[in-house]
Amino acid sequence: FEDGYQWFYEGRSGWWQYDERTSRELELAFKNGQRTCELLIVGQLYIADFDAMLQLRRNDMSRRRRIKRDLASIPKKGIAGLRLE
Ligand code: V3L
Repeated sequence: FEDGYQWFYEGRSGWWQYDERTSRELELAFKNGQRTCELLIVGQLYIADFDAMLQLRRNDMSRRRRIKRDLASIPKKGIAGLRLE
């Protein structure tokens, strides 16, 4: 985003950047002061919880990952499962 920040979700030993569309949805919801945001990610519904800073799968809330808004320049594994080589 304009301020140099991006949205990330946690993988095994590292962070993945969200895909562009989902990032924009997260940013809009966050800036609007929403506490949660519903996300459709490869056919699955997830909830982003901005209080807990977690992503939870709607049909199985035990599937949870930490999320963060951080500088776009931090070390990352890739974008939405596509590895940076
Ligand atoms: N964007 C894209 N794919 C996602 C996302 C998301 N926000 N959330 C979950 N998935 P779960 P390592 C991740 C995928 O949480 O080796 C990464 O993108 C998720 O993909 O249990 O552990 C990698 O592709 C997983 O395949 O609902 O760092 C992959 O894990 C699947 O949905 C391996 O990453 C189930 O996740």
